[in-house]
Amino acid sequence: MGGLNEVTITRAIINKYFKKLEDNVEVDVAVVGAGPAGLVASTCLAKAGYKVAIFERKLSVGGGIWGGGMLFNEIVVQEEAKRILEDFNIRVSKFEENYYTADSIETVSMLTAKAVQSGVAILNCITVEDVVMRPNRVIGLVIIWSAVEMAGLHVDPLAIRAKYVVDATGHDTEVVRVVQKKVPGQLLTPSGEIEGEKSMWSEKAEQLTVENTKEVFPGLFVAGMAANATFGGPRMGPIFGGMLLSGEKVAKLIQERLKQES
Ligand code: 48H
Repeated sequence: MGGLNEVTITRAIINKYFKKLEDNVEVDVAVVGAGPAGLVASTCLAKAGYKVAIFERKLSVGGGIWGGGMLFNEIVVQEEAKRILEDFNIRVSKFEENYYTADSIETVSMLTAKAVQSGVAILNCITVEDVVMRPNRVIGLVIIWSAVEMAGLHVDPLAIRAKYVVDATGHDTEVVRVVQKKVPGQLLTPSGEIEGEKSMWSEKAEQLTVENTKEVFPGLFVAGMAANATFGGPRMGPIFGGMLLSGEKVAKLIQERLKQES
């Protein structure tokens, strides 16, 4: 066995990480949030040949999948979305007609593995705190290390350029929120502002999550729970089909745009 040098280990990490970061300073699509919607969206886009990076605030990916419902680590999907789990080689079992379950740990693991192996760069522990605009279009992200945010340090951020940005930040719809603050009243929602998430109604919410998956400001799309929060749909509880279908839909919409523009 060869020798091991701590300094070489350190160099290897610094070298590889900063190469990964630098490679993703300009991307076709920047996805914010590595929950179910963000993971599916980015995998679909990467498989179609686009350069995609996900920026995730937390150390862990998977967003709200891990805890299933109330920390009980199983998720539910409906018939329509079952094929997406199967595409990711996630084992699904039938509970009743139209109700299928999957182990939430397996779901996060397989969604993540497929994303990375399809070429998606997942940059975790990075928080998106703002967007880059020119002047009426989102053209990138403003990012800061989550450790800086957590420590409350006054440190300037860095920027990423993207042809399209996806807000897949879940309930808080954080990217749209920042855009709303900068250009009040100009979102492509009925009121021009964030409509706000409504109370639980699983069936309607699942349908609306997909319908609400669209462009909310030039260059900025919403997917997953962020789509419902932005356009005023209800929450659905621990059924995840809508999140997966929304990820797939946003990838299709952006792919059409990128094709038109190339
Ligand atoms: C970087 C950020 C930032 C930021 C947030 O919450 P998620 O799992 O989002 P979805 O939409 O893929 O899935 C929603 C689902 O998990 C859920 O909550 C459901 C179905 N709820 C129903 C109900 O009734 O409650 O993932 C979002 C991810 C998280 O990992 C965040 O850490 C991350 O986005 N994130 N990353 N910069 N500013 N904000």
